[in-house]
Amino acid sequence: MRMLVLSLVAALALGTGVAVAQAGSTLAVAQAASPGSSVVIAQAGTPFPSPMPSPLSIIHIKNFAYVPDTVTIPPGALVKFVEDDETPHTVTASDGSFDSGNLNQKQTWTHVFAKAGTYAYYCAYHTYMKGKVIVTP
Ligand SMILES: [Cu+2]
Repeated sequence: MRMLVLSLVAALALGTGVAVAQAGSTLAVAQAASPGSSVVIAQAGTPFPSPMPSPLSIIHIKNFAYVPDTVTIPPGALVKFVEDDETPHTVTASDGSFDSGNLNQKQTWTHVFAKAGTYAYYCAYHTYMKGKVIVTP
């Protein structure tokens, strides 16, 4: 009878012990999880701000023409103009919203088109040279 009581007490003690241990380990896991997940967020966040991958379209300025003369891009996309001609050219917005200025051979000029719309541009030196960037939302 005494042995039975003792083992019952022992079992109860063990039971509570386990419960405490479980509660303790759950707490420990929860505590470990929060700093761990914030580290993961920090690590995941680091590569994004500076080299944010944006779609890039390349337009060549070649033989007195923009090639291709029309591109369709999403908002925030980059368009890179590459001057291939020996003759200088420009990329000048018809509405004056952007202007590359003088581009000599092998120079490039990159512009971010943030807002949806159709952006017509031309060469300030050869106004018959025309192109269009269509930004679709
Ligand atoms: Cu030109």
